[in-house]
Amino acid sequence: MADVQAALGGAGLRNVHVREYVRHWAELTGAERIEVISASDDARLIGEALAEREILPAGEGRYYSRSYVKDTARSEERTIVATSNPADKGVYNNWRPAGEMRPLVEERMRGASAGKTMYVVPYLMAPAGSPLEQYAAGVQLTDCRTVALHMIRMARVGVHYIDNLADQNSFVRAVHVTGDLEKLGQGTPGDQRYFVTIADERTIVHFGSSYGGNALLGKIAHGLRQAAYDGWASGEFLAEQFMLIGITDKLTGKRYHVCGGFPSASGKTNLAMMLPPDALADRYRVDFYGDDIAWLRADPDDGKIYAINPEFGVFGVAKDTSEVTNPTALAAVAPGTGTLFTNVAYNDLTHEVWWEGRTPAPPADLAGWRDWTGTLISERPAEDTGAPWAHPNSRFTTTLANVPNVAPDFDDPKGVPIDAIIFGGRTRDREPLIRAITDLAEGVYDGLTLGAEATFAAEGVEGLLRYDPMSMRPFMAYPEGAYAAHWLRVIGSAASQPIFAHVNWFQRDPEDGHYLWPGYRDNLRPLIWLLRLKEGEVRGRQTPVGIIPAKDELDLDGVTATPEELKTILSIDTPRWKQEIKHREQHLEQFAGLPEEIWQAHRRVAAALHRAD
Ligand code: OXD
Ligand code: MN
Repeated sequence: MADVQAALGGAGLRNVHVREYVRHWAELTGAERIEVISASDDARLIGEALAEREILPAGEGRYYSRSYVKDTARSEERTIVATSNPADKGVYNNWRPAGEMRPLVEERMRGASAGKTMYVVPYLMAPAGSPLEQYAAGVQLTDCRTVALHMIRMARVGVHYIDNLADQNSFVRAVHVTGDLEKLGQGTPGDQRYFVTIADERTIVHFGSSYGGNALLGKIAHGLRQAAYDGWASGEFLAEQFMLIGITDKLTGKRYHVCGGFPSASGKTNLAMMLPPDALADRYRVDFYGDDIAWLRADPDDGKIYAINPEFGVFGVAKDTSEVTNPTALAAVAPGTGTLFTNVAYNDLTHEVWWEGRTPAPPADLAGWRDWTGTLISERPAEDTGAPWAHPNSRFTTTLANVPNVAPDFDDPKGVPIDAIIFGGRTRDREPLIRAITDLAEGVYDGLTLGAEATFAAEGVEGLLRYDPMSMRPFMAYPEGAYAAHWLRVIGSAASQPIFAHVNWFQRDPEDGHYLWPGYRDNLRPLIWLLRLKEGEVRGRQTPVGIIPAKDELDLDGVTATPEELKTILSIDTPRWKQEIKHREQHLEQFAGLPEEIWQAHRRVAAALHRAD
């Protein structure tokens, strides 16, 4: 049995609540050793992990690991929000009683770290000194060294973050036990994994994975689920799966900040790391703050909404990241950045990494290349020759400071004032390039009806989206009706409110399927239009579903789209919208206690579409 007191005392960790917490879980999991980790331990841990071949060198100051083949993604079915109050059950939060879940998870964790080291990772999900700091502190326990290395990149990690807490007991307890991955029946009826956030006890217990999305508990479990619950329970803030950027007009010197939610595979990281198109680069600068999570609060002093990115790094999808789609990300994972790659293809001889989309074709010389499962490409069976080299969900993990256009004030504890909140899915028709919404309830309504195309089309249900409210469907912590009310309250309490907008970079030509808008860097253009609309510099054209750019209001210098393409993406397809509005009604009807303001917004939009005949 590990000597808990000696390990914590040796690390200078004095917080008695942390000591008690570590003692409890060390005993339950049977860990053999305890080690307290700070960011300054990174080089030593990297050396140890290399020596044990848990990670492999991937060029100067970069590393590579493979996860178990059946442990490569977040599991939504096995993820649960538990509390003691049945009224916390929502449509998406997979609610279960805390009293039922805790013993189930404890049973699986009991003795499961025998012979292993339990790393104690004290962390902060906020810049130090943030007004939301009391919700940001946590201590992750993990029996996986690679997870500890990821945490150092993704969160601010150090003993001082929890030893100096005003309320010494106000840290999130985040326990991660890997389990015997080969015996967990992933995806079968006997699946042993449990990823549980006991939200009203501020305790996270994840068993049965060492893949980042399930095992980096500061990020999704704390930064989204727990924080969303805390933000609601305290009434103080919103925690959302949002990117956050700054846009500076170099001519006027004005700085703007935009945040927003996009369902998976809708280009959020590329947007967050975007550079201006060449034609606009003299005039505008885009700063990166975060690609995945934002916490939003109203500041009582100046009446504005402020946002922080609680994370310290980027856990980005590698697939399709290239010089064209995201040159900034490539620079952020360049040699010397300390980047950890997971489940991409790896070359034993040269230590290079590669993923689909990195270059138009895979490396021609196959010598030394292995796919993400570890199989030599040259020896893959004939039936696997077309299979991807990298897992589609392969990742890079790098710190924010490595992103070349990271905002100079990304670490400012106050956060940045928000001018606009945007939502965007991947929608092949109907959704124009951008439509602005100036009414708060209509903006929240738009977020609640956000969706991306799913496989429904195959079932012949024309136009039906997989709704993903505010892009929070997998991370929802409490009931959706209360969630909408909390949004109205937090943003409504600000004297100076952000403008909302819905964006869509993905409209396609119905005949040949090509994209009508070039996307990527050019996505800055509609955002600039939105900020100018807010400033009263352009007026746009009112439609039943919002304000869209009038002809000539978008700066299109250097854009290759044809006039016909532009016409399509800057107009409203009323018959298609009328279909959509019926689906929305069914979607919203699921949510008990949805505020009347949201229903009124829905009826207003429906009536305006009706009048548009
Ligand atoms: C996610 C992620 O799963 O950000 O959404 O990793
Ligand atoms: Mn995400």
